[in-house]
Amino acid sequence: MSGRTRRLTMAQALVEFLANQHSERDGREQRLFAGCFGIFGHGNVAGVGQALQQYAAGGSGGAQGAPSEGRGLRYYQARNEQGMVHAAAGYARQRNRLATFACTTSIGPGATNLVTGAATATINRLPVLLLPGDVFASRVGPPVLQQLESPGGPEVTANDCLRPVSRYWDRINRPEQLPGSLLEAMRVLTDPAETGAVTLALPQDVQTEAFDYPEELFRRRVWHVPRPVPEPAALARAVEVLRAARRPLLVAGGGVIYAEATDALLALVEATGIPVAETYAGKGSLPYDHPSALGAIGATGTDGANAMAREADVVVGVGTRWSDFTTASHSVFANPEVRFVNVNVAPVDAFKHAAHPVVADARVALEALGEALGGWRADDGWRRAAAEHNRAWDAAVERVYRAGHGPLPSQGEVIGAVNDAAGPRDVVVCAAGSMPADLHKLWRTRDPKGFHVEYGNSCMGYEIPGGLGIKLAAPDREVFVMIGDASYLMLPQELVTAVAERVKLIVVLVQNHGYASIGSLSAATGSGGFGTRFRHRDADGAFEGDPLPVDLAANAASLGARVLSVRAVGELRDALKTARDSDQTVVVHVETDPAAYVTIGGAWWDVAVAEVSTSEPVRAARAGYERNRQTQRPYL
Ligand SMILES: Cc1ncc(C[n+]2csc(CCOP(=O)(O)OP(=O)(O)O)c2C)c(N)n1
Ligand SMILES: [Mg+2]
Repeated sequence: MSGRTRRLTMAQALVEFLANQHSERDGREQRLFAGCFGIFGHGNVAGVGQALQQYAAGGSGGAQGAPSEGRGLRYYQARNEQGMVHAAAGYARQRNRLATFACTTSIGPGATNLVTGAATATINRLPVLLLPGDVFASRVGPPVLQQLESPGGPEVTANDCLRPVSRYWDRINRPEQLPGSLLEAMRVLTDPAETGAVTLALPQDVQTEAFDYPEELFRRRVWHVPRPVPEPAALARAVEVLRAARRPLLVAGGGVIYAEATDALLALVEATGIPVAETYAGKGSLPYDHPSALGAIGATGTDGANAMAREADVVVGVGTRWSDFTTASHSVFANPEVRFVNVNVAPVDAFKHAAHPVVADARVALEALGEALGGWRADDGWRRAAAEHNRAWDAAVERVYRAGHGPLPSQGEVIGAVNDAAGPRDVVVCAAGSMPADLHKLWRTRDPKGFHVEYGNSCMGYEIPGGLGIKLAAPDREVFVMIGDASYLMLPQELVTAVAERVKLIVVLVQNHGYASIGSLSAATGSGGFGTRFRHRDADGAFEGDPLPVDLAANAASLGARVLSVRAVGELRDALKTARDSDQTVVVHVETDPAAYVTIGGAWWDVAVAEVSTSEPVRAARAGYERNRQTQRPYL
């Protein structure tokens, strides 16, 4: 201890600390925080806002608004606090969780706007640091503007909403509390098993209070992101189970990609012939045209992945949290003898489905598995079946891509045109609506970072801010944001941020006049699409009247984007070329036929249907539901 101190406000100490944090994995170091998104109000303008000004990163920040590598912490102005968190999460995911952004907000609505973004980050296990302002710790003269006054007492503020959606939550009531809390916050952010949203609520008076902070707090710090090795006995048990397998299947989740384990996976697959199916977060683990690549699994899976899943006797889940979409609500693994081996850095996931748990980093574990399996190979017929499924599925995808539907194109053709326009390293982004399912089935992924569908929270509105974060993380890739009309209406405003930062996105806005995906779900559960079309209210009170005079192309243009409107696939292909050549954000507006569904692939998904009803279609749907539920089973 030098014993030296520096007199700084709590906010200044916080910002200087964040500017000095780094992460390291495999010998590569990077800054942990690329910058700080913020919207100022009375709860942060004179505290964190003043500090960000004082420590503003110098320099232009490089091409496409890339985060500055210089000292200080760069401030990024945003338009909606939820959007800031999505941008931070998109950035973190693209950087394999090794770097992220901080987000500063005022108190009250600025803070509560963080909640949905925080939940999305936490569900997807993505690190984001949230710094909402909070009410005066001094409690002189309450209530301050936007103070909640909870019956739970003055300790409870609007920021307590962030507790259940944060992996670490603290309120800094005195400036000297900051150092200890910061170290905890960094530990959680950089721990692959614990990571998610981290919230430090900052009372507005405490942000501005001076304290003699020890100089050591501000030294350059490197947080080593671990690659936990498997316990030898656990690995041995997993190997024994696999060696006995006759129909093994590997399910690759997001952990494969975050751990940069795709080469290790490829080596294991080539050595053993084990077929691989992919979750949403794991899509891209193998290139789509590898003979062992079965593509998407589960409710939105390919025929091959789901057929082999039904027969599999040993399922190796790697880096997956086993969501209901992956398991088709516990119906897709239908072999009564099926057993699971789960490789996961998080014990909570490793133990799911009563698996043989291998708590470890995906890359280390896949390498160790390969070595321990020696010359073991999956049955030749099983391996050939996977290759056959791969070829058949790609032919089916090709037919969807070139369906020639008219007069309006089908969504599958739009996806085909975007896939053709995208280079192998480019990124497709989506989150909610009917497109995630279609992308999961149809997108030909050629790069581990090429498929970015947020399907942990499937949060309408993630697409544009998420795309912004991705482009900030990977300025050398084109980012194709695919977004439905309703998701666009939910959160378009970070288009303004993309324009302001000169960050180029290609947004493909698919207009089908409503919540088409939920419309299909409503029809499938007997309610005929009730309340899901964007129409005027008609004489019967239903939303079945005239189309609405809503012009989303004009809306996007009004936010500063270049807009190209197209009505046919040929025009779409031309527009995508123009968009590629452009150096500014382009929104390609395309109307599709909502009745032209992708009918290939898929499996059941558990959505409960009314047990009693006056409606015959609902009663019929309930009967079907009860039949489907028979296929659901616990994995014990
Ligand atoms: C914030 C949020 N609210 C509600 C939902 C439920 N939801 C899932 S998809 C969907 C409709 C999305 O409509 P759109 O973006 O136009 O895509 P489409 O279904 O028409 O393809 C809704 C309401 C959600 N996922 N996220
Ligand atoms: Mg829609």
